[in-house]
Amino acid sequence: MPSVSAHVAVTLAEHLDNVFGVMGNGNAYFLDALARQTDVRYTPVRHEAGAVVAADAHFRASGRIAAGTTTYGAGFTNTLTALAEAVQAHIPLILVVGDEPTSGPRPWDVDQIALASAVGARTYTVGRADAAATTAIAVEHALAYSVPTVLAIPYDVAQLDAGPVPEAPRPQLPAPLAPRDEFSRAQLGRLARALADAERPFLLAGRGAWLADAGNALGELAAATGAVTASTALGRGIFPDARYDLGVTGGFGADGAMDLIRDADVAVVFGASLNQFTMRFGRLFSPETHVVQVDTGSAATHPNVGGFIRGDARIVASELVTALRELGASPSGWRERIDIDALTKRPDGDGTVSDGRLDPRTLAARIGELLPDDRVVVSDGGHFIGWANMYWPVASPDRMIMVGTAFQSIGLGMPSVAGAALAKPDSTIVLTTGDGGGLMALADLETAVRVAGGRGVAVVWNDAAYGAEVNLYGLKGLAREPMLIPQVDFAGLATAVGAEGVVVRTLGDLERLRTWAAAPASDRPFLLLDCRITHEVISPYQEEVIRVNS
Ligand SMILES: Cc1ncc(C[n+]2csc(CCOP(=O)(O)OP(=O)(O)O)c2C)c(N)n1
Repeated sequence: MPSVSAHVAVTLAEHLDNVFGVMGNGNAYFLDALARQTDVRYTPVRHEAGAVVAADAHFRASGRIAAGTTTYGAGFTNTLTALAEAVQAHIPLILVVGDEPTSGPRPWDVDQIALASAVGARTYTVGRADAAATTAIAVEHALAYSVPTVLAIPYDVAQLDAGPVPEAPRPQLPAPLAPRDEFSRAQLGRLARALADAERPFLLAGRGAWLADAGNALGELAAATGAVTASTALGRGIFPDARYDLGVTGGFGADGAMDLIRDADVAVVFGASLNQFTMRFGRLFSPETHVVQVDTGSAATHPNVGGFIRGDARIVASELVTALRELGASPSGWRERIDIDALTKRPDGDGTVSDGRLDPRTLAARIGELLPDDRVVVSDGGHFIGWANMYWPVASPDRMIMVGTAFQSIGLGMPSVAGAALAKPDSTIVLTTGDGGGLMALADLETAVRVAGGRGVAVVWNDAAYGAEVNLYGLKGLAREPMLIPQVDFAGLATAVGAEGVVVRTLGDLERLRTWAAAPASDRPFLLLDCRITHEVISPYQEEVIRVNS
């Protein structure tokens, strides 16, 4: 007869294809049921944080929910940083964990429900009689609220007989929010008229617009208004017509492009929370610009916003296109008058810098030319995040995965590779990581190499330092030793887990990336580029942070 663990596994299999995890006492029966009674693919990771990170990256790269699994106690507490990131980034996933027995905690148990709650995640605990239904409700909770959700299996019920697995109800999800009340209708009408009259309209879209599948509607709106467009870092590539797109706003954006945004007379923001980085710490828009935010949240999220429409980005963008047509509006012609290529040009860098190490800008530009176009970039956190965002444009928001930025955590890059690789099985997965975050996540270098194989390439920005700290605190004169890392041989570490490692000291060393990219994925190894860069060159986004902090 199926056990409680089998009820969880079989019900979960109705909703997802991939589970990532580390095995232990608390999830042994769940993993056994998953293997024997479902078609779900189980991918072992090497640190429990990676189980959550891989499921998180899988959702970001595919829009399909996945699960992580760990044992109770230490296995669970190892997930907390990754769980906090998923909470703060609003990523749905299921974390199946063992938990203390129903009779109460043993000496090695901790209050897991309280710990999950402390980082913002809700726990559903399955019992002997309700495991399938509770599993379905956990999935519904994760999807409906777009949050990670913990599904706990108490140690003493995991292998209890639970009878045949009942059919669980399908999750009920909220319908996209249409602006139907009279206040929203009036706002929408006013915005349509403002856009019809605008001489320099500007559209900004974030990840919320991508999740609402608003790309085509936004493209139509940009064409109908002649608007120049841009996105947030997590919305990169959402506008279908790249000819009129300025790329990412904030410190990842080019100076000329950012200055142009201040010329806009009407700006409409779709599905973007307008955090301090997107908003260039309050300098993105001119006070003369009329800024309207469209979002499903209940209120505007930045004081520079002058008008707010509550609604789904796709629905509102489509209704604006219809309203503009009814008004007989014609496009402003602004975007055709602008030389976007000139405005978005990036500095080439200085090649090799005075300390004999490479300028990351020169290196990033050359790597960007060599990387396959069909790529997904997965990024750890650290000073280096500027380089991929500035020099390696991606085709759509599901191709720039930054697990860790919401919670401002480093060390979540390596296991992101596994999630992205399974979410996008035909694409090249490009990891961008620092030496600090890379060492923190090192356990899952093995996972990245095993799962992505010849589709994977890792770029390690190896500056022998916690570069962000050098820039923020070293320059203030604080003691440097805690900011430094001995020169680590990442190429050697890569070799140890079956990848090919190349130390990059000159641009010529990138020749291996060129031959690698030219070979079929099945004929090549995972490639790790151990890039020996200087920390003398500071990324513009960090210059901005330094300016604001000083
Ligand atoms: C888990 C965690 N620990 C510490 C920090 C503080 N921190 C932010 S950036 C950074 C340096 C990262 O160094 P590295 O990965 O080498 O990238 P770099 O800044 O050199 O580009 C540190 C330690 C953090 N954000 N998250």
